[in-house]
Amino acid sequence: MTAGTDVALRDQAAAVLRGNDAGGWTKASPLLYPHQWSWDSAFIAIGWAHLDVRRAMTELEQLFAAQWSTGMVPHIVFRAGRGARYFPGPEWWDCAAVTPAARGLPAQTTGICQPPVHALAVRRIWQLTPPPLRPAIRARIQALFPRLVHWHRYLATGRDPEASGLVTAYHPWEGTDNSPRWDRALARIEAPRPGPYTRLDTSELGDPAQRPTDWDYDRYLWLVELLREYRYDDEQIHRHYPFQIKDVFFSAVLVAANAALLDLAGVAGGGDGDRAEVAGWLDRGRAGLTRQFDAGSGLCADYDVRAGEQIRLRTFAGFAPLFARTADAGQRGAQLRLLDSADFCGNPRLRWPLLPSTSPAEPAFEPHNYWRGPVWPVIDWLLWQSLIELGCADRAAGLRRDSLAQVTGAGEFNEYFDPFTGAPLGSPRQSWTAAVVLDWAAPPP
Ligand code: 9WN
Repeated sequence: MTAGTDVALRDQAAAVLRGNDAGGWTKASPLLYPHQWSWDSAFIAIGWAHLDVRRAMTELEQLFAAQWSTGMVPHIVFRAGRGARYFPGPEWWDCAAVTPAARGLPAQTTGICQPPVHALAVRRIWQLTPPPLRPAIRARIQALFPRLVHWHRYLATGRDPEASGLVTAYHPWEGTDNSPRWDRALARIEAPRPGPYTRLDTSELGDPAQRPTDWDYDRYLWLVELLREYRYDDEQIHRHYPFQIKDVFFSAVLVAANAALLDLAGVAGGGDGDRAEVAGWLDRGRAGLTRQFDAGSGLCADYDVRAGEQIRLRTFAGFAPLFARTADAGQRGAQLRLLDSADFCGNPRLRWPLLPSTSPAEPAFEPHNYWRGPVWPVIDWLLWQSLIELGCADRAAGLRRDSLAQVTGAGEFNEYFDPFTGAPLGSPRQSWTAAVVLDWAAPPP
């Protein structure tokens, strides 16, 4: 890619972010996702940081303004108001009515959360802050820091009562909706009977085959009804609720984010108590992932708490030790070999050697369908960051080059891409795709 194409791509990516800017927060995408999403906002802030670090901080401040008193940062903040076309809207969650933890917030929210990319975003913002702006941005990071610690504490305790180091996910919407990782757990849910509903996503997109099925949606919505019945109370949920998965990808992001938070403690003047607590979560997270790592396959397995069974599928999540920047040379070597094997990036049918969401060798693989095969640029961005930190500069450079080629070739900043053809899929003008392209295409410092 020439310097000229980089500049053109950056301009196009910036135009996507500006087009989706709702004034202090950014729509995840103009058509399908008109509100503020949690982990989208973190990636989006990284994109904004290349245009204006102050705007980048505002994105996260707006998100954290909707943090629950438990520390949870909700997966959607319904900022666009009731007129916005998105299903399911706030009435399905009804959080403020059923739990005091969600009262007094500036907007309605959902009652679940997504992977904690936020500390990684704040660290990136700080790295990109020009010297004259440092005092002002440092002050804003100082103000946000306790909220970040509160968020991580919620994940390390409320979502891990066993102190296993692994986060319990409550819902497929906590990141990777229709990943085959959830299939067996969803199939076990008896008699889902959500109230009547009409989906909007399939008609907005035009091609239902790129989205979850109605079978999935029945279960997604039924789980929301159960969460509401349990008043989003973690103790009740752990006792009664049917869908509880130790999600190794979510847990790996928390490990990486705890390392970023420790770095930020230096910027924000975090006290010894905070540092010790965060370091403890970091160690526990690494140990938890090590227990889930299978040296034979080279993959890390999720664990279904209710069924008491490991979830051994070849998906991007199996690379949790890489996403967590594992210090273990054995794990790292096995994961790097697997990454470029025919099951993943070395598959000869791939258009680019990028990490697909599900291995083409898995029976559940579908090249067009959402988290069941397509390449998601944000996932490859996380992997790219990890490879840089692990000292795999050449492999990281390849991921960056191919990711940019994928977007340039498609001419679109879509949500996900067909791994075999590179065709753009899902929502067009997706903010987080534009954001990671801005980071990849940035001129070297
Ligand atoms: C449900 C916004 C979100 C992403 C998720 C992605 C998708 C929503 C949906 O879009 O999920 O949260 O309606 O399909 O799976 O990761 O945060 O971009």
